[in-house]
Amino acid sequence: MRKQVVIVGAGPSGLLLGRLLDLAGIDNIVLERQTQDYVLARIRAGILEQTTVDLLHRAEAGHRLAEEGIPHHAVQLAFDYKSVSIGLSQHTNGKVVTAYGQTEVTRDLCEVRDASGSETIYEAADVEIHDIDTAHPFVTYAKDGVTHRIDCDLVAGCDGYHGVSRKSVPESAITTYEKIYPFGWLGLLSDTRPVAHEVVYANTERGFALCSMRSMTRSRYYIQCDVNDRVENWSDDAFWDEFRRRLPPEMAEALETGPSLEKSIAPLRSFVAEPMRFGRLMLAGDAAHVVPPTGAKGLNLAASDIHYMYDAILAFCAEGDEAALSEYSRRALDRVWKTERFSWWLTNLTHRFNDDAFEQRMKEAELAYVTTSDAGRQMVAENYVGLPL
Ligand code: RFL
Ligand code: PHB
Repeated sequence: MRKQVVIVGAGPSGLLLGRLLDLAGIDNIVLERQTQDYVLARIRAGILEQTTVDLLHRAEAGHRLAEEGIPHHAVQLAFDYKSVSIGLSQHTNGKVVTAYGQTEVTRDLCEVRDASGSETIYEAADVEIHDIDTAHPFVTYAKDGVTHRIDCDLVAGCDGYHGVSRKSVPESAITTYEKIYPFGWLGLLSDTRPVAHEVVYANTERGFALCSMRSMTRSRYYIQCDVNDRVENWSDDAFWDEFRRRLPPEMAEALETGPSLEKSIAPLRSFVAEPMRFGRLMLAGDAAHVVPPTGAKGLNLAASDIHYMYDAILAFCAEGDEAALSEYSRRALDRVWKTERFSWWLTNLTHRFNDDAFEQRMKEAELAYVTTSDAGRQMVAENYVGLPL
């Protein structure tokens, strides 16, 4: 088989790229290790930047998002049980973020892909990427015990942090940067009315808590937990008790609780691999970089990578422009590093870990500064809504 582009991974970055390429008439195939049901059931991100929303519309996959997405005009930072709201629109010429689950984004992209008849191979095992340093790369995979080969011009590595794409690059050609945080997030999804209609990031002496939502009747909440903790150790009641204790009193009082639809623990890391292009292989999304979820940037960075990658592929397919492929890495990394900085900064500011009394005071002073100074609020707002492409 021959395709112009082989996309490894049917997460949001792979599906978004596939859809944009389809609309541009560029022949592509998506190879995904898991089943479609598994991909559609994953619960992760919930906050979309305007640029991500715009890209989903460009991919003609934004109909449900336009109807069901909930705009947030502000974000709240709470410190020691007092919450301060930072206006997003007023500091960014009217920009907002939109609450809409990654699960829904994936479903919308799967639907348009399936309807267009473009090929996605689910349960593709043993994906291997070959000869990326030549003009004739190819990808092999096994399905139902049979090995297949796809020759192509380009490979898009959209297979997440644990995928095969980044590992296909010789170690000498790649530099990685990593920071592992000494805590995780325990998340709970429930059909209860959200306690706040904006995202709330709370730093308390018991640790961090986050209030978010998927709809006016579905809440998504998180608490900082020990990195080695296990979800089996947390009954729903234990979660609600601890969560309530980390909220400002008026929110704690208003909190509606109920059975969990999902509960899981995620570790937190910052990670960047440089460059993001190796010959005919380009990496996007979590395959190339990971941010801690504080700031809600992971899915949004995956989408901005795809914006740049799509431009590069178009230039390459139209004019054989190899330079556009290197330009992809430069443009994407510029935004990646700035966004890594914001996610790292907000994680440090809002979590408690190994802080001595001085560091704790520094966090309090920094929080007081960014919430009361106009420049501080603007820095938070312009990063939260997403830096320009
Ligand atoms: P994904 O979503 O990991 O998809 C990769 C796909 O590749 C497949 N795959 C393979 N396929 C074939 N062969 C192989 N060898 C393969 N290995 C892997 C996988 O099965 C999968 O289908 O990467 P992608 O597309 O780059 O998307 C990245 C986002 O999923 C991620 O950054 C976000 O979920 C991060 N994130 C958040 N991002 C936001 O923008 N806003 C948020 O509010 C937000 N909240 C979060 C988050 C991530 C979280 N967790 C669980 C880490 C909250 C949490 C708790
Ligand atoms: C979510 O809604 O899941 C969410 C919101 C904000 C974050 C991370 C996750 O920073």
